[in-house]
Amino acid sequence: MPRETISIPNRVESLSILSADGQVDAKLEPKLGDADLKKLYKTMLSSRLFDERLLQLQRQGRIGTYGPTKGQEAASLGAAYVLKKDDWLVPSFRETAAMFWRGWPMEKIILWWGGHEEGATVPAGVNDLPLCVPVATQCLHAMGIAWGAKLRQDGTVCVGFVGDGGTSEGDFHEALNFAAVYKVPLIMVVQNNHWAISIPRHNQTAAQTIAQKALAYGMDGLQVDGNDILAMISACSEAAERARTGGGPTLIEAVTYRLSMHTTADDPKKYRTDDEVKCWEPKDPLIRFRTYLVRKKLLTDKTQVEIETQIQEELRAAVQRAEAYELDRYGMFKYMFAEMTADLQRQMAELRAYLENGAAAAASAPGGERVSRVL
Ligand SMILES: Cc1ncc(C[n+]2csc(CCOP(=O)(O)OP(=O)(O)O)c2C)c(N)n1
Ligand SMILES: [Mg+2]
Repeated sequence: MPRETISIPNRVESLSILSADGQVDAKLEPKLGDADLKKLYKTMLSSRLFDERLLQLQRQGRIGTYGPTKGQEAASLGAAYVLKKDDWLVPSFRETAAMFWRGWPMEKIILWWGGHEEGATVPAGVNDLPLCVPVATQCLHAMGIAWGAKLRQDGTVCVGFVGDGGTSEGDFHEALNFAAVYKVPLIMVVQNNHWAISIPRHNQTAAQTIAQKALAYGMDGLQVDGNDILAMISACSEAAERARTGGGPTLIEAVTYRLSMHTTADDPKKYRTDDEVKCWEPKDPLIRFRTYLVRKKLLTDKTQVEIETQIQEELRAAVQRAEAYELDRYGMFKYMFAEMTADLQRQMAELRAYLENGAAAAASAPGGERVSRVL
């Protein structure tokens, strides 16, 4: 009756291709065309400038609470890059760069952060789910989409995103366990940005890495430098290939950093040091990718200014369109379910009566007596 070591046919690797000073490991460098490299850079920069603009809009009271994505652009964009049009992308709420890549117009995302349901309606021809704030719930949606793809044998794969904090939720466990057992074509990207509001990564899990959790589920897992767009592309294309050929799911831990606040409702100075942030600033994915493109002679100071000017113009027009958008005042009732329940119909009628004819009319609408109590 010996006590022996079980050999588990798996290991945890860590992948980095582009160093913080823009040097590339030529053996690992993915072969991307110049046009794609330029488009990736523009998308990353659009996400960064969009982020700055949305912070301003929030401070001016023109949108609601906003969760910045600064520093996390490569982690989501690299994963989106490997998808085909018919594949699926299931974001959390720091995947703006990926959503731009997939074809979400800027104004939709502005509307979403403005609290309007219209921002959650998926653009025609885009196979994505909208932003998702209830932490980790989207893991199950992503797994379900991947399972559906497997049952239909349609050859598509699904990329889902969750944060390091989200890995402590039961939904994360259920999704990955099911995904591995049923070998569904899922790539689950954990954006390990080191913080879940004020909870540091080391208080989230005692495991040395998040990637190693894949071992327990019986699936492939890899830790990737999430601030390195080339490493993210390489890791995700390998995972997508495996998923498409029946090899099942992959867990990717994208190691990145939340350079800004959790949301505009939070002051990170209360729980983390400036030194920690300063240590991550030089590892910014945008600076690193820019250096790489300059070295490849794909970007100059002149083209940088031109791209920025173009993006600022796109942003200005998008803000204008979002603010001019004729909002559906009854959207909160209509978009809750595919078909409105009787209760939601009654509530919508009450609101309509109130908005059109005032409190007295709403109170006398069917079931509207509660209105007079709350007003
Ligand atoms: C189920 C649920 N619990 C709590 C919250 C409040 N909340 C919003 S974001 C967040 C932290 C999430 O941390 P992490 O998963 O690391 O993602 P990050 O914010 O760092 O991108 C919490 C607790 C929520 N939105 N949903
Ligand atoms: Mg986090």
